[in-house]
Amino acid sequence: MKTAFISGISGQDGAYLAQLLLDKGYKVIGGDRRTASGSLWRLEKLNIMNEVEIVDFELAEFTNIMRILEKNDIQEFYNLAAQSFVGASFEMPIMTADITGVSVLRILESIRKINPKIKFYQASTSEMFGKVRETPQNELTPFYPRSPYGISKLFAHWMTINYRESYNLFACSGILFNHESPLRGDEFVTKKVTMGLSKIKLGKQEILELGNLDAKRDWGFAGDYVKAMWLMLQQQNADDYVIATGETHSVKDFINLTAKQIGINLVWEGEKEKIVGIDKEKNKIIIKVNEKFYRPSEVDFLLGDSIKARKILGWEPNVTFEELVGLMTKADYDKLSKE
Ligand code: NAP
Ligand code: G4F
Repeated sequence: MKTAFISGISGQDGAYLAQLLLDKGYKVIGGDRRTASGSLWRLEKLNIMNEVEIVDFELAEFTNIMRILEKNDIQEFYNLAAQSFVGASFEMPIMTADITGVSVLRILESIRKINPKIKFYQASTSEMFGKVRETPQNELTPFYPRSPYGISKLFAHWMTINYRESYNLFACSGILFNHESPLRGDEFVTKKVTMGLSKIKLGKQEILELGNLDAKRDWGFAGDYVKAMWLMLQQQNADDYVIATGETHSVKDFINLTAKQIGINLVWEGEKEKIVGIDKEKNKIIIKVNEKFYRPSEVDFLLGDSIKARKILGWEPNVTFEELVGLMTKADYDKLSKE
């Protein structure tokens, strides 16, 4: 039985990856940081809470990371923990640089010192492409990050490559484009939309305020993406891979599809920050732009080319954009209608 350690087990990807590894017969140890409220609801939702061993884990604490590696015979280390919200990284750039960036060096150095046989996965991101230099974006596309988050992830990305090349660690970086699910955090735009429109449909909310509706993303399903993480660590050689669907949609497209699936006849009036979404049947404004959700510098467009992963890993996404919106909308609508 292999033992895998997942940092960030309480997050969206941590939960899906834990489920995948348990299904494959792994012993799963999950790193969870100490919070007053506890935050393992996603493991409960997937019914795997009692199947994983939870240990205290803090990215800022070098000694904690070292002790975990000393105490446990780990074969695969998936580093999913991070300050992962781009918006917050502008408010907390130094914390983001330390937690999302420098911490990866703490982990790599611990692996190098304590057990260099551990295979390491780093959660890199399409945010590193930022102001895109070419379209679609692949492993060779130059990076141009646009946020403290993207810059911190780029540091971590290059450190992962550097430890592979300098010390021969089996260290892989998955450059994952946006991936969502019913377990997505409430602050991300997809969840905000599926939850907000569900509440509006159920008469529990009047209006949904959002930021830049024209931004385009390559959105996939998190359950598909964690399979790619596992596949990367099963290869003969460590390498980096772009994971994406190869389709891009705007935030407005996402809203339109959610409204359609939920049965709201949505029409748009106005432009840019003055644009409003109107429920045609009720003749009522239900979506407005609030500039407080704009970012100081935005990533306008992302579209991934995952041919390398498809050829070498045999990976492909199974859930379409329409299905993804459907999954998230149904989950939120069903949950809210019972409350
Ligand atoms: P998520 O839901 O926000 O999960 C982040 C995890 O990191 C949570 O478990 C969080 O714990 C933990 N964490 C935050 N700060 C920590 C600290 N100081 N010490 C220990 N743990 C800490 O993110 P996700 O969507 O699952 O994404 C997983 C990883 O992939 C992240 O690194 C993210 O940046 C990256 N990524 C995500 C996407 C995407 O579209 N989802 C795309 C590319 C890359 P709490 O529960 O205590 O907050
Ligand atoms: O949902 P978002 O916050 O995701 P973003 O910034 O693309 O980051 C996510 O994907 C990255 C992969 O590319 C991950 F690395 C990262 O950890 C995270 O999972 O925003 C998506 C787009 C942005 O352009 C944003 O400006 O939606 C726009 N948006 C418009 N209104 C909004 C809102 N974003 C949020 N969060 N909230 C809004 O009200």
